[in-house]
Amino acid sequence: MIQEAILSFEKEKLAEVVKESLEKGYDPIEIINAITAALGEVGKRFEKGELFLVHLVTAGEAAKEAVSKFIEPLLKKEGAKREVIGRVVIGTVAGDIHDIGKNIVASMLFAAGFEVIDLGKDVSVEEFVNAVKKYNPDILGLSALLTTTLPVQKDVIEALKKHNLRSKVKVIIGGAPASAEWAKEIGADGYAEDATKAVEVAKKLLGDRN
Ligand code: B1M
Repeated sequence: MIQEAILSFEKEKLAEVVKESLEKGYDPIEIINAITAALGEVGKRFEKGELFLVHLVTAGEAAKEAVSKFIEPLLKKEGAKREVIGRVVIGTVAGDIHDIGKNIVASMLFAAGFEVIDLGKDVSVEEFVNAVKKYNPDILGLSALLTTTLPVQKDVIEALKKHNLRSKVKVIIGGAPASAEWAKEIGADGYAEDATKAVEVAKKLLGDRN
């Protein structure tokens, strides 16, 4: 149903299906996973030349709207009941405007009890460094969706070292082209393939700090 709605490229259709699925009692995480898989399919067809940029834009907008309108408020409500367990600064790295996944990760971390400072998308290395100085977070989250912006995750870690901040914060990386191997190579503390895992990794790293 969700895949069909996304591949119809009609924004309202996805919103309707998401709303209905929630009313029927589907788990928001399952819905997020279905949206992610459907967007993956759009991406694959775009890569093969079967779909065009307009499709990528429409599908992205539909997903962003449905998630921010129906899913994120649920996660925020969950988070409101919480005791704050730690602070996270998160953003999508410079040159990259993909923020649907990062927003989901931020909302899930919030729901899990973290205070979340979201720097948004296309965030420069300097902005990340300044935010670590300003907010003194337990965890810094770096999202990248393009192979061309993946190296910026490394640049941020190098800049943290340069400013003597590396030991003060744990760094988690994520995004489709990232991997555990890449995390190890650039000296990140953790890698998460999805938002559920990001919460798990963040909690573990928090434990390591305390
Ligand atoms: Co773009 N795009 N896009 N795009 N786009 C991809 C990423 C691509 C794989 C599609 C493809 O060709 N198959 C491809 C990248 C290829 C590559 O680098 N190898 C691509 C391209 C090429 C581009 C443009 C260059 C296209 C162009 O202009 N010619 C352009 C670049 C713009 C830029 O950033 N400078 C572009 C633009 C766009 C839109 C703006 C149209 C739109 C984004 C809208 C938005 O985000 N507001 C868009 C979309 C929608 C996609 C796809 C189809 C879907 C991305 C998405 O939202 N997925 C994508 C294909 C794909 O991903 N397979 C594609 C759903 C989301 C929930 O998943 O973001 O992976 P994801 O997040 C997951 C995990 O990765 C993880 O948890 C999330 C939730 O489970 N995660 C983290 C993410 N961040 C994390 C951080 C963490 C931990 C986990 O810790 C901090």
